[in-house]
Amino acid sequence: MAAPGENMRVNADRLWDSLMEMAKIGPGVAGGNNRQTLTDADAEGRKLFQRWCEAAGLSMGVDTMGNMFMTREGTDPEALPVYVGSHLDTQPTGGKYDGVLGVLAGLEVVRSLNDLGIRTKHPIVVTNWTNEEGARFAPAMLASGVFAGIHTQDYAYARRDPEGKTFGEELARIGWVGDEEVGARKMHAYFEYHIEQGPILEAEEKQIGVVTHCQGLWWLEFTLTGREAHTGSTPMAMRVNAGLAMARILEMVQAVAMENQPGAVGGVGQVFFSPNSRNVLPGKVVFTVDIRSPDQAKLDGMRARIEAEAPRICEALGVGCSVEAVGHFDPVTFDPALVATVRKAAGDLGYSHMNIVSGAGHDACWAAKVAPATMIMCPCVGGLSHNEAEDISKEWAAAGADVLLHAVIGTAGIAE
Ligand code: HGY
Ligand code: MN
Ligand code: MN
Repeated sequence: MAAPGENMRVNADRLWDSLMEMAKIGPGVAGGNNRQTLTDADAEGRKLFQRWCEAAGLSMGVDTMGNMFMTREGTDPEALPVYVGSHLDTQPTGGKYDGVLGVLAGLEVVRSLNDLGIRTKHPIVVTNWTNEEGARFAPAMLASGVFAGIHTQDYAYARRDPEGKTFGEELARIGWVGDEEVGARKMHAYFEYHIEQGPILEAEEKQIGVVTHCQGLWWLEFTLTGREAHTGSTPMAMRVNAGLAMARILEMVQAVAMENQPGAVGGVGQVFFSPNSRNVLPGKVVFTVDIRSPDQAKLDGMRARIEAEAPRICEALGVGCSVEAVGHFDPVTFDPALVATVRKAAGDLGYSHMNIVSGAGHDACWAAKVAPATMIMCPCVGGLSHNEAEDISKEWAAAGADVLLHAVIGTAGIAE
């Protein structure tokens, strides 16, 4: 006779339908999503999530960073909640599952507990963190960072998007400034279920990633100052070419990352040329170097190398150079006891699984600063993410949600 809940599974179709329904909000142009943080599409997605949660009997709390906390009461009023969360905001050319899977799988855990009539001792709180992506407002994981005391709220509210709009203005504009003090909530434990966003699980034919660590990150924003000039009539020897300096810095970043293999990455995703006119050499070039490694020494060594070499490259071209770190977290070790809970749940459910280090950053990285935290991963097709073609299977989605269900029950405890 199975123990209560021992063979419990989520409703795979209901989870998948919810994912497809949410994906209709803020559609991309190639089958994915463009539901960037604090846009009207984000506001619409928040409302849909709130409606679903309230229909499942959850009560909503919102803090001053717009973080959404949807609570299912436990039987022990003294017990701190078990949090399950991720993010509903997407990249401009994002997929349908990055972040969204973790939020809606958290809701599916609650829906499944409701179906089974199971009450837990600890409350359960399903969470949507504001601005995980850092695409519109750097840095990534901004609101969970304020929650964990990494950033001040003033710093966060002042962050500007490429159009100069501030986070604070936009949060107020969409009407999601909550009344809770950010960071006042205390967690018994935090679980985040997420697609891998890399190729390992699919290549190894594993259904579940038991996430033990997350690699660290630096985002270094360079501002290069050249001289605006005609691209046709200005002789090569007269040019103060910030664009050329940027290109040489990108090559150098690539070389530094390759010299630090295995376990290092480096690249650039965002560049702004000013005045960005076809026949004007740029007077200013602003771009962000993204470097990561699970190894602290490699991570900091790469930063030091890049910050030493970039000014030399610029000096040789007469280009001005300044740099500001606009994002950072050190490599994260997730809570060993929660990691073991996830591993046991995957084993009990008969899902193939392996330990994995997260290549992408997640809100769990900041949650881990204030509570025991860990993650669960499912594979994604071709390891592709931050691309509208991001894809997973319904089976993969459900397997990870089953593990989340069992991990949450094992941590929140079933009330007698
Ligand atoms: O940048 C990251 O790793 C995450 O997708 N925000
Ligand atoms: Mn994500
Ligand atoms: Mn992402």
